Amino acid sequence: MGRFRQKFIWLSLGIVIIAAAVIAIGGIDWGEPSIDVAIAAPGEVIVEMRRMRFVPEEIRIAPGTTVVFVNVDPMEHNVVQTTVAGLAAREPEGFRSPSLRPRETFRYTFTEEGIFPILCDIGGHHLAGMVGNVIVTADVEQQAEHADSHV
Ligand SMILES: [Cu+2]
Repeated sequence: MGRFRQKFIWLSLGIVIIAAAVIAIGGIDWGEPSIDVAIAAPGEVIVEMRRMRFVPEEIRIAPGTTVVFVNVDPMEHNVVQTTVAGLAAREPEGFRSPSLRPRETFRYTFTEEGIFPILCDIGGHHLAGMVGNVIVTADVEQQAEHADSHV
């Protein structure tokens, strides 16, 4: 085999590998179609971890509601109940989920009223905007009842 021919084969192989990598990256499943990993039971609300965001970023729920955090991204995320400043200052955290692999879920039941900031601190995602708020208020129940009474 000539030296030129050998070089050509390696070059071709390199192009094929690069092309495959480009196709693979382009084909990353960002979770656009809803993944049926989590079916919310009554009294549960789903917050997706999608494209390095909590979706929705802010939710209002009644006390006693369980939030099901669902990782629909192709990377790991977690949920930590703290603020960006609180995390930096190592303040006590309300709760911390384990590291959630793609399609894994974490459930937390919010029993007390208040505003609960959440974030993902894996890979510095919180610094890239992966933060949110869970607002727990009995007003949600009253609003729901009010809406029901006018049906
Ligand atoms: Cu994350």
